[in-house]
Amino acid sequence: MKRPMDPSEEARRLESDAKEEILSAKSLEDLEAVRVKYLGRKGLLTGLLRKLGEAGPDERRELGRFLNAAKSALSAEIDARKAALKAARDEASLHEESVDITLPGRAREIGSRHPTIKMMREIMEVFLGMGFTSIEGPEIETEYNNFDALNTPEWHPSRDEHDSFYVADGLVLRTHTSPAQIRVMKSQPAPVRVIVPGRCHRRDTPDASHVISFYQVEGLYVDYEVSMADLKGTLAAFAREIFGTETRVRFRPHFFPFTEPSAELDISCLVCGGKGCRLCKNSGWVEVLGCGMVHPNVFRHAGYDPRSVTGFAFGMGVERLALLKYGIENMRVLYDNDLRFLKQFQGMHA
Ligand code: 2NM
Repeated sequence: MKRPMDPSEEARRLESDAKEEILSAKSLEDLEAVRVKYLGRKGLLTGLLRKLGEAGPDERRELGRFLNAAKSALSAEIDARKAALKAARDEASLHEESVDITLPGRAREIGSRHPTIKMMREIMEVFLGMGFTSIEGPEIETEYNNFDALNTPEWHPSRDEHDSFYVADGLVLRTHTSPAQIRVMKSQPAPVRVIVPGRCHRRDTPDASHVISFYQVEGLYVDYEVSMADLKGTLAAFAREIFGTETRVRFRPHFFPFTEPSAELDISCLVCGGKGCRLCKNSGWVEVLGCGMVHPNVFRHAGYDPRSVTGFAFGMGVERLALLKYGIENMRVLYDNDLRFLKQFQGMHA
């Protein structure tokens, strides 16, 4: 039969195991586990102390002294180890939190206006300088304001579902900003001198010069005896302010349902000066905007008497003008948000 282990030998073994585990504890949590294992209320060393009563009187005194000494020695070692682990942890976190004040600062990037918006503001500034006032209207319009009031016949292709976005019965995403001008005329008597910047939507197939959502600036001038000469002078001055004083202009007859007569304004080609190149398709001229004298039917729909007032109106695509003015070949770059492109406009105009 195996002899029971000598209690003092068991105590020595326990003490040396405990010391070894204390020294190899890698964290405060590990160390606490070791403390509980040996010195806790149900710990191994505590267990031995409890069993002292079973020993004989001589052994009890000797073993008792040993166990108590071991207990305080282990407590001291645990405290020492705890201090060392804490110091190491604090140093690690100090290192993590330290700041290298010799590093260069981070440069803050400054944004800038999008070229489309710059172009729009430039256009607006010219007309504001001439005495026009800027107003806005809703992007969802009644079919009536967008088409009927503008003298657009029932059969006109622009009314087709394949060309316009209908959002509900009788409501359409405006295909031009003209309906806002109908609203102005309905709400106030002549004279009127307004420009309307804003987003418009058409069901085009996107390509280098078409997108389905684009910006327009339109204008309307109504008063007694406004003439075609006023239209030509105003828009020629506009073109020279935007494209330079050397720019030549021409008005070419055109058709719009809402104006009669109607015209398109061309400018001499910015690239070749009129000699003929790829931009102007060898014609020497590039189209800038549409315009005309407001049709009497439009005045009637808007509540104005066409026998007493006359007026001219015009409209232009902002992205189209941006391509022309900034020499951009493809409209896509206005939507790609490539910073290498956008940064070229930093600091240019407002
Ligand atoms: C254009 C061309 C010609 C235009 C007409 C009107 C209104 F409301 F007075 F009838 N606003 N804008 C107009 C005229 C627009 O854009 C190419």
